[in-house]
Amino acid sequence: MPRIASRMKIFKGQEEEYKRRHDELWPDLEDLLHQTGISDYSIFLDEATGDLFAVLQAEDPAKLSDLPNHPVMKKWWAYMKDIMETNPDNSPVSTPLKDVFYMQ
Ligand code: RM4
Repeated sequence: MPRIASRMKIFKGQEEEYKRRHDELWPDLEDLLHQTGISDYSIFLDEATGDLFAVLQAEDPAKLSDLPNHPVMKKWWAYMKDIMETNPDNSPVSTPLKDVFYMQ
């Protein structure tokens, strides 16, 4: 299954809050991500820089482009914007990462 990775960034001092919010991920957001074909979704934090590294598996990567229009996704991004770098539409500033190694 295709793996998709990206880098995002949180503001300094928001490390615990970021983790807390994800420990309490909204069930309707989890459902939406699963319905979009996402699984094995991890986010790792570089505590020195605030960089977040997200890696997920996507059944059909083309489906991911539907997410920004979904009300639950929009609501989550609005909720998260006070603690991470975001674009004017509240989506996280996200840099795609190139796949250079995988071992199972
Ligand atoms: C992240 C960011 C991503 C979302 C995850 C669940 O902080 O908002 O877009 O997929 O949360």
